Amino acid sequence: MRMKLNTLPPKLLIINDISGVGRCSMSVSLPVVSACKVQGIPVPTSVFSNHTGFPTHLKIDLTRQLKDYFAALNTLSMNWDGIYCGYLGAKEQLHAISHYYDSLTEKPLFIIDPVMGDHGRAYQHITPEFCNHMKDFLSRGDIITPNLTEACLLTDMPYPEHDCTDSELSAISKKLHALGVKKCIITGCPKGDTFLNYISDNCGNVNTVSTKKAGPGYPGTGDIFVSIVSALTLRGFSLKECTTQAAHFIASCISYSQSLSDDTLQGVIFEPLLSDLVTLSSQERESK
Ligand code: PXL
Repeated sequence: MRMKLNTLPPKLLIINDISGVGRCSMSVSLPVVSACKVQGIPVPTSVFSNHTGFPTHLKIDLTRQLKDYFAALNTLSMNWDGIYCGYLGAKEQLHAISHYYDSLTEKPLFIIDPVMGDHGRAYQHITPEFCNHMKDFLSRGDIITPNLTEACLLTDMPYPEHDCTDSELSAISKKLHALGVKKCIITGCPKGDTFLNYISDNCGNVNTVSTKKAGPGYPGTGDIFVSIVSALTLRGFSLKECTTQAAHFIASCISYSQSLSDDTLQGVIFEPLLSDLVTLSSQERESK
């Protein structure tokens, strides 16, 4: 199979923190989007020694540098095909990114992962005030990818104690579209022995992709998921195809990781499996 493209790789600006140990955020996004034949351009929002699931971490905050970073990018007069925005630590970061995005005359596809919590709970630094700022920020999103916890936080709905029904997911996704979002994937909704990804758009179209639960939860799998969805969308795959491929890749990474180690804190061992992404992204797609 031919592995080379005869066009320039799409350019994806990745706005996220970079965490050293624990395979998450920028540390997984860059290799994953490269394997999907997309050029990832990092905009680091903070530097962590390791992700926050470890007992301690060092954080170097770059909020104050963000404005200058965007100004430096502006002087290059380049256009991006997409912007993928992940973990953000403060409302000031939301403001700096909104300001930059609003100033762009040619709007790239804007993919926002509103990283705010998991397993029914908000992360420690997430306040109701930050959540309100996130709602405003999301109105710019072409594609948003909340997990079920984040979808509930954003719509002021209680996190369901039972497996979600389709009508509950439909109600949550309608509330998310009411924020101004065009397309939405609510990821990782538990349903029996599967996880359901609920895909919707603001015209009322719905699709679902479910995958068998492959093992325990690992940090960083959400970041791998959205990196694949962002990159493959820019390569012309439909949202349903992107979601299917991303969910399968993560399930393979979880099974493979479990065969080698019990240490979930290190994130999924994805490096030896990256060639799967190279192969699948070698197909040219025409429809978006
Ligand atoms: O994977 C999301 C994420 C990103 N960055 C940092 C994190 C986490 C999740 O815990 O701690 C620093």
